[in-house]
Amino acid sequence: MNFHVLTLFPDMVMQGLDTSILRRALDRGLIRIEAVNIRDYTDNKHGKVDDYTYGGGAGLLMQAQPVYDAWKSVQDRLPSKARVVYMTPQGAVFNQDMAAEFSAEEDLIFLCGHYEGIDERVLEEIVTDEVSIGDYVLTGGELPAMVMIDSISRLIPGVLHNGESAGTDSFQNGLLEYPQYSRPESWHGKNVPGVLLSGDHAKVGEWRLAQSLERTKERRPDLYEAYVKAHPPQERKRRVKRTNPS
Ligand code: 6GU
Repeated sequence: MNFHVLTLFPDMVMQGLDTSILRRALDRGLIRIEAVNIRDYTDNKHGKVDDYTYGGGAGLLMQAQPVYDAWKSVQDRLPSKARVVYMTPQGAVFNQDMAAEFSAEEDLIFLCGHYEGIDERVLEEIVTDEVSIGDYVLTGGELPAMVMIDSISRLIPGVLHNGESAGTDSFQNGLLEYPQYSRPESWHGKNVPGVLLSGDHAKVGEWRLAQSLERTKERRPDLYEAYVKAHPPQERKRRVKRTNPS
C-alpha cells in the first residue's frame, strides 16, 4: 500500500508515522508513505498558498491552484486513478469498516487542509471521499490522516505479527475487548480472575465473550444494539453451546 499525503507539514506526517510497528512495516516494504508539500506547488512567488474568503468572514482559505498541482504531481505517477481522501470535520465519521475498505486499495491520497479549509472548486474536482475522525475540531488534517494511515496499515497482511493479531480487537467483531491480565497473579491485592488460570479454553472463551458483551452494553449501548440485532439470541446461545459441549 502506498500512502500519499498532501500537506503543508510534511515533517509532522513522516515523523509521526516512523515509529514502532509502522516503522517495521516501512522497513519491510509492506507500506510506503510519501508526504508532498503543497507549498512546493504554488505559483505564487512568495510561496503563499492561502487567501481571504469571498463573501467575508474570519480566516484564510487554502487556494485551489497549489492543491490541484500537488495532487496532479502524485496522480500523474500512478498507474490508475487513486481515491483522494479529504480530511474534514464535515466528512463521514471514520470507523473500522472504512479502515478495512481502504486497506484494499493500492494507492491512497490524503488531502490535509489548514486554516478555514480549502477552496470548494478544487475539492469538487479531485476529492472522492470526505472523512472526519470524530465530533471535535482539530487545527488541521494531518493528525486525522495519520490516524487513518495507522488503522489501515495494521490491516495489511504481514504488518502485524502473530502476537499482535487484528482478529480479536475491539470492533473487529463489533464488541469492545474483554479485560486482560499478565503476571503476576496477584498485584496490589487484586487477583487475576480464576477462570483465566483454569486452562479450560472453552470456559475462557465464554467468559471473554460475556465480559465483552457486558462492557459493550455498559459503555457503548449503540454498538451493543447493533450487535444484538446482527446476532439474534438463539444464534448466540447455540454458538456458546458448540464451544462448550458439557
Ligand atoms: Cl478530519 N479535520 C479537522 N480539522 N478536525 C477534525 C477532523 C478532521 N476530524 C475530527 N475533527
